Amino acid sequence: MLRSSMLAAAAAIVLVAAPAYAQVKWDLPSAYPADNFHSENLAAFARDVADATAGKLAIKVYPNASLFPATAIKSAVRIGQAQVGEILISVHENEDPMFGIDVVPFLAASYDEARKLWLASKPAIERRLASQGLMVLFAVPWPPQGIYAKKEINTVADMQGLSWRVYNAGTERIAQIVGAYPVTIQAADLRQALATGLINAFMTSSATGYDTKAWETMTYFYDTQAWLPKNITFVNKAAFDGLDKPTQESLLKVAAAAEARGWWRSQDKTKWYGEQLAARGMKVLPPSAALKAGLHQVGERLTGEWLTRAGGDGQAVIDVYRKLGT
Ligand code: PCA
Repeated sequence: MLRSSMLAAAAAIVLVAAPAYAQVKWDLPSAYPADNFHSENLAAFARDVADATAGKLAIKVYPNASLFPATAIKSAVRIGQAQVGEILISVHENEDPMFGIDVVPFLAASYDEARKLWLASKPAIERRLASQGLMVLFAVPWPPQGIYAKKEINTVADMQGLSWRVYNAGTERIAQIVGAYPVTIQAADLRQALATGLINAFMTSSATGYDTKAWETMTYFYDTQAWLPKNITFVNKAAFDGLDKPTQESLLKVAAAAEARGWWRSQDKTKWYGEQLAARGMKVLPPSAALKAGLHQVGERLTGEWLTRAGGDGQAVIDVYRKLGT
């Protein structure tokens, strides 16, 4: 009698200690610093997933390219080395022009336009990622892209001969058109690259300028608002299919909330990022009329080049975008 009750008590302890379900653990590699708003949004997403699934699905975020370099994240998730990942989608523009639609200068240069461009291009981007075994969870834009430079830039001619940090094929092409020398460096390596003193200029957001302490080497930030590139968070489809239905539904719900929160945070923090640059001594300026006109010309040329590469599919997305009213 005594023995059996002891056994029952022991069994109860085992039941309490072991979870009532098998916990699923996923890794989420990303490429930007932990205190960047994208990474904070990912951390909030992971917390929300844990809450919504009562701990059934646990996502561990690895910011700052600590698990994989930026350019390797997509393939790592494809082959299942990680289950979820966040990438700057335009890094993969070389694979497919559709991945670079959000870096065509001045095609969508405000949050409102960027939203419409995402709406118009989402089905095409989802189809392409689906063919690679990947499923989109959510997308969040960077603040508008401007020019950081050591010297004054008043016209595109002033960019000639500069050593110009780029982050993808689109930004490399801009450097080529203006006669600068492109050097491809991902954000996680940018601060160190700037410290060598070899980079004269680059285009990115106020956020990445802040993250990389651009004021240590650059003097000017021209707020050209040329495009808003997006990070996309996506999941390995087989890993998603392996979840039970309620967990899948919770994940998708939390992902939709992360997209809404991310867009809001991006837009809301843009002003703050600009103020931080100015507070640290950078000259934060609007572009001159001549620089603006020159960049718009570059933008038109790149729109043409993109359409040539993207063909009918690309034109169809642009048509939908234009119909949404810009
Ligand atoms: N920051 C990232 C991508 C776009 C941005 O604003 C970078 O500079 O690499």
